[in-house]
Amino acid sequence: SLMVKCVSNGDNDDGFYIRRCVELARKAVGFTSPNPMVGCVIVKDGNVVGQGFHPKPGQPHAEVFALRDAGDLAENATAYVSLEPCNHFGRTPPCTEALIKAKVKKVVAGMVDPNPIVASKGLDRLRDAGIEVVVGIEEDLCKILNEAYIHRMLTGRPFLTLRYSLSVNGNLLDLIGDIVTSSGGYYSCLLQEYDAVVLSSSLFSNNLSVLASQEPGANQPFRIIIHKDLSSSNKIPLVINDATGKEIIFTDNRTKAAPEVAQQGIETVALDQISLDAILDYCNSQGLCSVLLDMRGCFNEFEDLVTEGIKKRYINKFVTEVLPIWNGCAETDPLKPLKSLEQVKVVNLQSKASD
Ligand code: AOF
Ligand code: ZN
Repeated sequence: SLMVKCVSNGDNDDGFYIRRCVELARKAVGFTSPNPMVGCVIVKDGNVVGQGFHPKPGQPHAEVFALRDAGDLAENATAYVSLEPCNHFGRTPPCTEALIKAKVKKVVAGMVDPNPIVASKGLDRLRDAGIEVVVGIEEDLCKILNEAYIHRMLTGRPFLTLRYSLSVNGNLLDLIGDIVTSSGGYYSCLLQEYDAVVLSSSLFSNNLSVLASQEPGANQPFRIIIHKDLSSSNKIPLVINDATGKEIIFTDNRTKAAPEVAQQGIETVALDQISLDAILDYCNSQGLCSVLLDMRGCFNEFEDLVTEGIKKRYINKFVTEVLPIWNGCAETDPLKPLKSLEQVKVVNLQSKASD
């Protein structure tokens, strides 16, 4: 997750206020897709007189909440916003008009909105209305904040992260590891950042805590379950109908689903071949911007997906889990091997990627 340091260097520190915007924006982490996370602060005479963030699609934008918070104090104030204010009627009216109506003197935006409907038109509108405009403050930070939204806007595809495990000496492992997703833990925090997670149904029998964030009130990713064989009822992931209730099964067309699947009311997509294209198209159609492909412990099932991801350059980010395993020649290892070689499944992706 992003570390945002909020330290002011003086009365007029644009970077400080944009970092505050990013911090506010992240209060809605996981909940804003297909919209971006946005934060806004209204500053007058060196004091923050209003602040807000965009909580979820359909709700007002960050600027609207911040202006409401500021009330009359917004007049002649500076509005800081982590993303260019919008200038269009979407689910909500344009923020530019709200800022103009509130008579702000200046707008400082972290970055231009890559949405082609906006794309600097919001800033132009503000300038035309006589408002001083500054853009590109803490721009890298603002871009990292919305890397998934930006990627989907520019490519039409969700942002894809591959999660995998390595041994201490750098071999790809086909193991989940012992890491439990506890509240405040790295994986619990990671999961709440994603709109969707792709998992193998074989994981359900292993370690349920890898499937959901334990943060109270956190976003739970939509779960896309790869379940090649739905014909045998003992392999059906019965545990998926939990409180979060957001899941879909991608299955192989050639197998006939057992009646239990229909009884559970789990949505199922049957395909001739389960491909990353099909998964990403599905996510896109559902407005899911970020997808975590978790191949730990199910490499055999995900080998084709990962190979497709590498060949088509679909993978945008890699999340590596290094397990305390040394799989080399045990005699000369500087570390005592914690698992015997027989227990460790090593997979080789390199040969796949090059052909
Ligand atoms: C802003 N402030 O807080 C957000 C913005 O359907 P709507 O009305 O919510 O519009 C969604 C679009 O507005 C989204 O694609 C992006 O371009 C922009 N999001 N803009 O000024 C905000 N969330
Ligand atoms: Zn807006």
